[in-house]
Amino acid sequence: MSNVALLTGVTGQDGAYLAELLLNKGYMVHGIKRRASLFNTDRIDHLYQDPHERHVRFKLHYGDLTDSTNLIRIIQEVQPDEIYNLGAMSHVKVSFDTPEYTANADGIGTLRILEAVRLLGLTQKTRIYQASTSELYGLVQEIPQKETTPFYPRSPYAVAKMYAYWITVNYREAYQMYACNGILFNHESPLRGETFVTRKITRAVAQLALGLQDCLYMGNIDAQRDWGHAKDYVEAMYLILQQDQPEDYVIATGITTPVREFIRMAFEQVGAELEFKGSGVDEVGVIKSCTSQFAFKTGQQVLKIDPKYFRPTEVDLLIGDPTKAQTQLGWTPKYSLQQLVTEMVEADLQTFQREQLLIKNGFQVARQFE
Ligand code: NDP
Ligand code: GDR
Repeated sequence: MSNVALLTGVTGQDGAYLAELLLNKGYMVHGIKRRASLFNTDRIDHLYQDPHERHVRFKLHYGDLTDSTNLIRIIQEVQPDEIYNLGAMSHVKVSFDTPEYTANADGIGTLRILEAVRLLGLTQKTRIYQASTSELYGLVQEIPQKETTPFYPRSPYAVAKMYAYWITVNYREAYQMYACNGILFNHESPLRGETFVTRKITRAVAQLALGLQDCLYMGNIDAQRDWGHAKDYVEAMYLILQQDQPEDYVIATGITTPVREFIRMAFEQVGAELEFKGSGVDEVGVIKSCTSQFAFKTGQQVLKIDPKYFRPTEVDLLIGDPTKAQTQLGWTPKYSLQQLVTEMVEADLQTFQREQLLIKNGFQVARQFE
């Protein structure tokens, strides 16, 4: 009998990589997807198995973290050995616009999962992974940040995730459940959502290189993040649920980089040297030289600051200490930041080279994302 896993957020970046990892390990994988007016399964279409076939090992269920009865029904039907709760309204800036919904999905949603497992009498069978976040550290209290660093959340998203963190710990202690928090620092990939900063940058660089976009508008480029590759981080999620004792772990690379440097590296990937001029909201990014065939001109202004991307309260610096994960889980990241940037820019270049052809031939209009 194979292990059975249930993933919320299966259509997201991490859900897609984790589903693939678990299928490769022989798991039966169930995923919860939201009903949307357009298809939202792009990231997992390659894993699709025709439900009419026998021996299907990947199955999707309609559901939502804001709907308890739905979660109870799915968990009762699936009887999972492992639940990975990855579903969330995961955009920090957007959480300032939708704070109540974020609290409901990201905070109470976690309670709904834990309570469903308890009500169904599965506390001794089902192990639960909660997608906690380095955003919990918020306003810097200690550097680097580790499992014992105090939390100081700085957004409705982080506050909701703080509730989720503690309710997971509480259910572990109160009901002896195998429930753990992975406190993951930022992790990225070609599957990253288009409005997170790394993907916004790599997409813009590809579009600028191909002459499909005029300028990249950014917010606070002084912020520093500890960026890893999502492929490495889903391995850690799996390992966290395979231990003898349920514990919480920081998953990070231990290296921090300013957004500004990520931008420079992304331009370098297409042969363009970027120079930053001015300061504050008047800072701009200008092409100093270009050694590639791409459409950059010396002196071209390709980056401006738009204060609309600033957050009411910012998290300035994240740098994680992954020592516990290294020693207890044997986990270390395989990807460097340079490899991550290269993979993301190359993937976006390929995408936009295809789009360029479609636009040129009148089959598609150029699109821009915030
Ligand atoms: P994504 O934004 O790519 O994916 C989020 C997923 O959650 C999507 O499948 C989305 O569905 C689903 N979702 C959103 N709202 C609901 C809801 N109400 N009910 C059910 N599902 C919902 O996030 P990531 O894959 O990057 O992150 C996975 C998890 O890890 C999230 O909880 C995130 O907060 C957390 N995290 C992420 C980090 C990162 O750097 N990536 C770092 C630390 C934590 P749909 O496709 O329909 O929108
Ligand atoms: P973050 O990721 O808020 O860390 O949350 P994001 O990539 O959105 O921002 C990182 C930093 O870049 C700054 N920034 C901009 N960000 C965006 N999105 N767009 C811009 O134009 C821009 N300009 C500057 C931000 O201010 C910020 O400092 C991510 C999410 O995946 C969360 O779900 C997860 O919990 C944390 O990572 C760890």
